[in-house]
Amino acid sequence: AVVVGQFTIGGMTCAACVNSVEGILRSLTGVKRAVVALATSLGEVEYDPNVISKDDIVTAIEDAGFEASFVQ
Ligand code: 9UX
Repeated sequence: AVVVGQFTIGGMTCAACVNSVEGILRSLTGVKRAVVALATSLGEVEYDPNVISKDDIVTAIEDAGFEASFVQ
């Protein structure tokens, strides 16, 4: 099964941050799709919760120096 999760993201200040975060997310096993918006500080991931958890996704973002919090 694949679900969609939405999260807020902090610490992104330029467009390259967006590419960086999207690249990290897309590299994670279990993540099918990832988009992040600089203007709204919102992100969306389509992922398989049997393969990767929200906590894993948050940790990957935070390891890169950003903050993330799922809203859904
Ligand atoms: Mo832009 Mo983001 O110079 O980590 S890449 S601030």
